[in-house]
Amino acid sequence: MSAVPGAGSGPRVILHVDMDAFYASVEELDFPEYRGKPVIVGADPKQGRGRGVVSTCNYAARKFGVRSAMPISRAWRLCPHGIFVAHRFERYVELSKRIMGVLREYSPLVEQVSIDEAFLDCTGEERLFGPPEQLARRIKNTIRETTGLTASVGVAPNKYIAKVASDLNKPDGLAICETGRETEFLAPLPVERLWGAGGKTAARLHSLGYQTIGDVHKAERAALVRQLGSIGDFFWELANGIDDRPVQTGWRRKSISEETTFETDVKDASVLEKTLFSIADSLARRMRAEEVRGRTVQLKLRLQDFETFTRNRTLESATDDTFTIYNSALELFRNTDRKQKRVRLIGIGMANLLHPGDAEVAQLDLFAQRPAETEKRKQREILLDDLKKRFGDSVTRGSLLEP
Ligand code: TTP
Ligand code: MG
Repeated sequence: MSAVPGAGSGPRVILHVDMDAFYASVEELDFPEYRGKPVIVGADPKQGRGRGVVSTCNYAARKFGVRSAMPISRAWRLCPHGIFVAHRFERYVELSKRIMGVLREYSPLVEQVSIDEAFLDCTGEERLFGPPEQLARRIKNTIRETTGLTASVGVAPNKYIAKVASDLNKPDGLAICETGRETEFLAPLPVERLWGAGGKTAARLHSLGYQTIGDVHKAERAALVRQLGSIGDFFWELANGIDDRPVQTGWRRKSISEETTFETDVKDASVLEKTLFSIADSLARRMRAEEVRGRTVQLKLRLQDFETFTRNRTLESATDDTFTIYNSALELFRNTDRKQKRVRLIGIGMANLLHPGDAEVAQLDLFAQRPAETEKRKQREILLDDLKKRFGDSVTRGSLLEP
């Protein structure tokens, strides 16, 4: 095993750390009177008439069937006595930064993948921190001591299995997959645990007779490709415990967005424009908290009949300014034909993001930076990007999934 984390081709020690019910846990931390009660973070439920979605909820609320991305009205029906609270993004970002700081004490190779989760490559750190299980417990303890929050950790020889593992014993969980035991570890798990096997893909896997990852492991690689196309190849590799993606430092958010679903569909342009302003303001505040600026402004509209469209505009320079974002979105809005229909949802997204220290240059072609990559590798990247696009950045996932 190499002494340098991430170097060499021996077995790796990869950790995936994911905070438990993150936004809801922060609310419980800051408001001790909420503890032990169901806490639901998201849109205003308006006595069951609210039309936004749940961002997340604590485990007490999950007992009632409440879940992320569920319509808030449904959460209200499932758990009317719950404590419903709005987001406080700045506070979550503050704690997120502190958590990532803790992780960096344990490895120079930390890849943040969303506001509350990260991969660490701790290969070769046994002498410093002891065996992986001890290391994982230390990390969990340090996070708890530093922030008052609990994390779940998965340890495995690769990122995919580490991520699956961190989710297995939530909350405050720990699961370890030893090197050489990858397929054994995965075999009993349902196919839904394959990365990218949600909804329709999972249903297709079931209809083909694959219920567990073990079933996929036993299948012929070529048969999977015939049955499912290129994702079949990807699933075969996952089921066989193969995932050589490195832990990459410097995770960057690629986009950030915010949207509002109206209680009743709105026709009045002045109401829409006012809403657009408050969205721009809140979005710009989050961007400043996260220290990102964006060059592309995107307006999103959903009409009464659910027809949804987006319009983009790229600015001369990146911004995190409320009025610049608002004015661009407003111009896009005024130039959009709403076909006399009422608006159900309005939102703004910012892309082409610049992070602290970035030079203000045009985006590089990602593939051009890695000329030696094979076609297959490219396909894999495209597939992964697609998956990421589908899942989105965690803070907007709920809104994107709204029915
Ligand atoms: P997750 O890690 O997916 O969820 P969680 O931390 O709330 O719960 P757990 O990991 O214990 O299952 O997402 C992290 C945060 O991202 C979550 O607290 C709120 C936000 N989020 C949304 O805003 N919308 C969503 O649809 C999801 C899934 C998360
Ligand atoms: Mg989490």
